[in-house]
Parts: sequence; C-alpha cells; structure tokens
Amino acid sequence: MEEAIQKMQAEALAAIDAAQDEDALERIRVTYMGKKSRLVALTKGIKDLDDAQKRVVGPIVQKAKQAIVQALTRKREELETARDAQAEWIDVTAPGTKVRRGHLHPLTLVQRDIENIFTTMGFAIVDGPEVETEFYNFDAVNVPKEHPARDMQDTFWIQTANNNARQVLRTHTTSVQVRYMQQHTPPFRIIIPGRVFRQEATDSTHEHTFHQFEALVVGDDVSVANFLDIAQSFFSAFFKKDIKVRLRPSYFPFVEPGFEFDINCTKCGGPENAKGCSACKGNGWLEIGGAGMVHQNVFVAAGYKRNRYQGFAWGFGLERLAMMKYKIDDIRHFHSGDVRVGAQFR
Ligand code: FA5
Repeated sequence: MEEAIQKMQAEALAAIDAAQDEDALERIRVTYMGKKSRLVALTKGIKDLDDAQKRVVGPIVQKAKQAIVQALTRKREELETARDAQAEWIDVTAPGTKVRRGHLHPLTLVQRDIENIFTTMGFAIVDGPEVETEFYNFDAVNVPKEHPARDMQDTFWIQTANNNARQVLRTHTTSVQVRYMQQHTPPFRIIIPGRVFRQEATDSTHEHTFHQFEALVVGDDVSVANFLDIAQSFFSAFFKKDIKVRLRPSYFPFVEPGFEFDINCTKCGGPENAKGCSACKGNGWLEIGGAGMVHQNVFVAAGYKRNRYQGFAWGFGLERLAMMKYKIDDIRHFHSGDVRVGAQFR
C-alpha cells in the first residue's frame, strides 16, 4: 500500500508539472484529489487497517495529499501569471489602425506656394485690415470721390456713426499700398495677400468673398520691364513650365500707364495650339489680373515727393489662379464646405 501511494504521488506530481493550461490542471486535480480519485479511495481504506498499519499508512497518505495540493497551487499560480503576461503582450508588427488627419485647404496650399516663390525673389509679405477706411481703399489710391471708377468695384459699405470716416470691407488689396508706404521708405518689394469683398452676384468665376495678391515694387528706377521679368519668373515657377506674360492697355486709377495682363494658356501652351482648347476658349491666353506703374498721386498720398520714386503694382485673384492650376471649373467649390473638394488635396 505504501508503494502504491508513493507511485500515485509521483504520477500526480509529474502530471501537474506537465500541465499546459488551467483546464488540464483541473482535470488532473479531479483525477487525483476528486471524490472518485484513488487517493480518496485509499484514504477510505485506512479505517479497515489495524492500528499498527494505520500509524504507518496514515502519515504517508497525508504527506501525499499535501504534496499534491501544494504542487497544484504552485502550478495554478504559474499558469495564471503566464496567462496575464500573454494578455499584456503587444504585437509591434501588427498593422496599425489609420488615424484620420486634417489637411490644408487648397487655397491655403496655393497661398503658401505663392508666398514661397515671392520670398525667394526677395519680397516681404505684408498684411492689412479687411475692414478698411474709405480713404485707404479709394481716396489714397487715386479713386476720387464721386468718380465713376469708385463703382468699378461693387462695395460693401459699413454703417458708421461718423459719415466723414466711412468704412468698407476692402474691395482690393491695393488698399494696403499707402498704409505700407506711409511707414516705409523705398526701395522695397512687397506682396500683400488677403481676403477682399465685393457686392456682386456669384457665378462660376465670381465670388463675393475672394482673395487677391498684390505686388508692389518701388525704387529709383523701376520699370515695366522689371514687372514683366518678375511676373514671368513668378508664373513659370508657379506653373512649373515656361510662361509668357502679355500686357494689354487698360485703366486703373492707381496706375499710369495701366494694363491688364495675361499668361499663355497653361493647357494648350499658347495661340499656336489653341484651336479648340477649353481652358482659353481657343485664343491661347488666360486673363490674370491688373498691373501698371504706380500713379504719382498715390506716392503723394503716402507722403513721398512727386516724381521722386517709380514703382509698379499688380493684383490678381488667388482663386482664379488655383482654378487654373488644379483645373477646378467653379470658384464656388472653394467655400462650399464640401469635404470631397478639400479631400483631393491631402
Ligand atoms: C483690382 O482689384 C486691382 N486692384 C488690381 C490692380 C492692382 C491693378 C495693382 C493695377 C495695379 P480687378 O478688379 O480687375 O483689379 O481684380 C483683380 C483680380 O481679382 C481679377 O483679375 C480677378 O482675378 C480677381 N477678381 C476680381 N473680381 C473677382 C470676383 N468677384 N471673384 C473672384 N475673383 C475676382
């Protein structure tokens, strides 16, 4: 009997040691310690032994029981620890879940692009207020009161208590020219990016709120040739191809002489291949903006002596340029808030 107990104990301990998981351990416990186990059967048999045998076998059975219980407890703890460690394990090679990120609006991208090109050409970036006085928006840039030119840009007027200091939502970035010149002495070259407002019906190429880029270069001997050179360098860098600029005589009160300027079509390349081109409607040129030599009256309004300096200025629409670059057919997409538009520029 003693041998049988010791053999059973050895078997039980070996089985416990080899158990792979908590279920297997439980089955071993039932086999060796459960109600119908051999150990229980042996324990029940003790009462039938004589006293001398009881004194020998009793402690052996107790020891075997203790040894098995201890082994079971130790193994259970070991398996539990292993299970917890498994649960905390992170697979660093597993594919991650994609984080949704925001992105810049296409107009911001174009604005940054334009600013980068100009700053590498030595221009400083200048800012000005969107709510502007009538003086800086019109008077200072040589648009006389009651002059029909004031109607060229449909203006949002702001109601103010004092009618002598009327305010507007600026209709063009030209409004910043005199503000800047009052504070600075030539020579300088600046660009003025900004939001402008006009009270007009919207269509595929017109918005009531849009952005302009003004460039202003003033010095002792600045000429139209400088303007052409800078404009061609800028547009070639912006469209990443060789671009020609064409001037057409035009009228803006703040410049003399004044021009409208076009670039050769970025789609067909120019008049030679323009037949049937949808971008330029077959004429080979795309209208970009207005330009000219700064009117001496503007310099005088800024406090400079008449005929002391020369300068050129130009202004163009940011949205129209972005439309050309990204082949966008309707200006209203930009402010529509339709995420499908912006998402294409991630
Ligand atoms: C002006 O605003 C002049 N201040 C530009 C200028 C500056 C001329 C310096 C000479 C010297 P104009 O009104 O043409 O000019 O507007 C300039 C550009 O703004 C246009 O060529 C066009 O690209 C853009 N633009 C004008 N109106 C709108 C509109 N409603 N929606 C979108 N873009 C517009």
